[in-house]
Amino acid sequence: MDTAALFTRLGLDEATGGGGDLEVRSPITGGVIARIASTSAADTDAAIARSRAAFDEWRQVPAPRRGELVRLLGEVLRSEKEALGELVTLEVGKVTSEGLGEVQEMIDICDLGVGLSRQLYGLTIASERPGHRMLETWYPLGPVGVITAFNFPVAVWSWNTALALVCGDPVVWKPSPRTPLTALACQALLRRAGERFGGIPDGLLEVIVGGADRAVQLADDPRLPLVSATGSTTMGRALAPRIAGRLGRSLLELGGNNGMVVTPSADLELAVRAIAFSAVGTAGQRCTSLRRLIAHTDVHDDLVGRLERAYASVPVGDPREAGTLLGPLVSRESFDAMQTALDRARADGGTVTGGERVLADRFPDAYYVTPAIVRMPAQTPVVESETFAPILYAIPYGDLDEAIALHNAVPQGLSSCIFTSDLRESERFLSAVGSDCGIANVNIGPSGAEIGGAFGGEKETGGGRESGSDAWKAYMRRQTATINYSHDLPLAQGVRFDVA
Ligand code: UN1
Repeated sequence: MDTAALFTRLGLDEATGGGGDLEVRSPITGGVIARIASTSAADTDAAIARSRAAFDEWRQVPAPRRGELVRLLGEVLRSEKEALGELVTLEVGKVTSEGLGEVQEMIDICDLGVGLSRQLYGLTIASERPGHRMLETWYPLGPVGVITAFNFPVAVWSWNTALALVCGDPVVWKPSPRTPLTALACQALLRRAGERFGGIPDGLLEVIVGGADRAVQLADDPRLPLVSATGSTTMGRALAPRIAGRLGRSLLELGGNNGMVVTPSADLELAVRAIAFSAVGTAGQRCTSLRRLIAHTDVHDDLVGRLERAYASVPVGDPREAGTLLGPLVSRESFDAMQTALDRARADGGTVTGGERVLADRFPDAYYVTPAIVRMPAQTPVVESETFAPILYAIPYGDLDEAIALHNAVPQGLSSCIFTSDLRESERFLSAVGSDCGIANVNIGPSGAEIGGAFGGEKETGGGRESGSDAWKAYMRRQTATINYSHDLPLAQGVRFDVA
């Protein structure tokens, strides 16, 4: 579809028609695809006020009815999957299949949200007092500030929003300033679902177009009891203390530095395929991308040799073209950060294969690279930091305890995996003394998680959990109630307090 038709289809004509101060560029060519207006501090304040008003209404709508809105959003997404996937590709540079996959992830979380809307289960609890009972009920929390990164511009919003809406919470969303178009398209699609629903409160979803100043504004605003922020550790470190300072709740999903341990019993053929997807896919720009390969000395050279051969044949190019597996990096800054990391790795004794800029003739203002593998003598500081690019550091190990220690010796704790055919090794990796990450996989790579599980990680990754399992609880407030249906007033803990 041409860009104008795509914008019309996704309800973007108004936002892109009036011009504005913010240039939106496509990483495919580096060219400007739209100009839109960013949101001022005053307009952000008004948006938060609208979302508070929306909360007063929305929290009174029965949860299964709220689920109906999310069901309709899923329907709209099904019918616009191709178009929204195409816009993701245009705005972020993901290959077509991954753009579509991201929209599928949105559809999946909507489905989960619909079911959840009839299952916001609380507990009944045995009381120690005769004639009493206790129960726990989950209630809507309030408007949720959602801050998202460029790399999953729509899926991460949907994880938060499908749950928040079902839980009774409006959303104030600040997407990455690189990806306002996909955000405004999501807002238009939710509006469409809202019309089919029979009308939704104004302010149920507010989109704030802006950068760090607006993120700080959301972090500081006590009308947002929860701020869910996905992005770099630097961003999380800047926002979390502000949210904590007003005793607000934060849900953080920050950087990852994900490793794979490959043991002597591993199926290397399977490992090569998993590594290619998780280290090269999305141009290494997933928080779950594979960055560290920790391979046993018995298999290390064979595996890295196979990878170098596989990497040499990865088709790099326009992400819209059939067959392309590696599209552009999002920006010149990303390219520079990649080159800096590779230089540091070389200085630490690493041997780099790949990682050069390509296609500069065809796309002088865009940044395409070949994927890089770096044979490292040790896990030096550059390996311990997250670089959002297709760089894979390979480090040999001698025994599994050493591999697990190396694996855990980084500040981040998002995702991890082991390739092995030995049950003892896989169980050890998944045990309390194994991987210290929020996600640990066996014989699959660290990326591409399904929405059914809780998503997030430990240490500098921030500890938050989004998406499936019981992640919804973060979006609600819990009330513990004790009910006395007797004619007496026994006190807990046997306390006596008899007034005459
Ligand atoms: C992210 O990179 O912020 O597990 C999210 C995955 C995707 C989500 C990644 N389902 O790779």
